[in-house]
Amino acid sequence: MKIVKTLEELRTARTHLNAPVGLVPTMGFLHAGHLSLVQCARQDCASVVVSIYVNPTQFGPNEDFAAYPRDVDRDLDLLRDAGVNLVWVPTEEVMYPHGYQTFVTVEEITQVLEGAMRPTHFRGVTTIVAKLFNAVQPDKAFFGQKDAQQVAVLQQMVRDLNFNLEMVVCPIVREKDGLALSSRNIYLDVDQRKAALVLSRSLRKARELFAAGERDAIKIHQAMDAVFADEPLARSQYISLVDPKTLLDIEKIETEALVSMAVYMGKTRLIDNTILGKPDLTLDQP
Ligand code: PAJ
Repeated sequence: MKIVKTLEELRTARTHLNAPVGLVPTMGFLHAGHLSLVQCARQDCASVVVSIYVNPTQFGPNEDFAAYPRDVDRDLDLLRDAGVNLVWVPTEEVMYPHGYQTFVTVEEITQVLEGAMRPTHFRGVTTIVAKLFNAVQPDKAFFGQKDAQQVAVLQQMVRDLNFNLEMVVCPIVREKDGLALSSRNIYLDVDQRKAALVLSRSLRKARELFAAGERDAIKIHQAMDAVFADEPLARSQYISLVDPKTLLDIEKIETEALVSMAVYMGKTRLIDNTILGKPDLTLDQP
């Protein structure tokens, strides 16, 4: 496994990779969710590139950029074991050199859900991912359904800017008890960790109702609110039922609905989602 830092090193190493090349962008502190993307990429591609970069521009002024967990040595061990060919660990100097002033913005679908709560977040995500795509020139790029809006926004960017690559979306990896894996789960204390099951429990409730024929988004929303009412440690910031592509609110579900939420457990903000009308093996198992 080759590890590179500068753009020059990356470009040289890139020329030695067999096609198709898969890219898995990450912010490090890797867990089984990230590694599932690597597995997905290994199955689909001859070579796998992983980037590790905690991107400052996607964190708001009062968010956890400085405190975001980091452990690059451990990450590199995990990636070596996972059979990755090339790891790019750029520095801030490489990504945002002095005098940097160019940003990529996707408009409408970044204004809702996460974008409504974190107004500068997606501008940071699209900018860094566009830079990663330009530098690595992957044939395929792998992202997790965990960040459903990130996927929708990046798919829009790839279409709009004619990036010559295929976006591959991989399922959410959960702990056995249902909690979606996240680098931020380590912030939870024991009680909050137990209480955090309210996210997956409420999503399961939505799936049960949908499976029983309920198509009224307000009714499903109310049933989810009732699940939250039983969990005083959790404070939901939003719960939304939207069209999975446009991310606009739905009243009556015709075919599919993305149910997504952001929830505070103390100071820790967790997100989770499911798509009604599509199988979700991570929530539907008995
Ligand atoms: P990060 O939070 O490190 O996540 C990297 C990738 O792992 C994303 O595609 C994310 O959706 C996926 N992922 C995280 N938890 C997952 C889980 N439990 N199951 C499946 N996939 C999971 O997302 C980012 O970094 C950044 O925004 C990035 C795209 C790297 C741009 O900076």
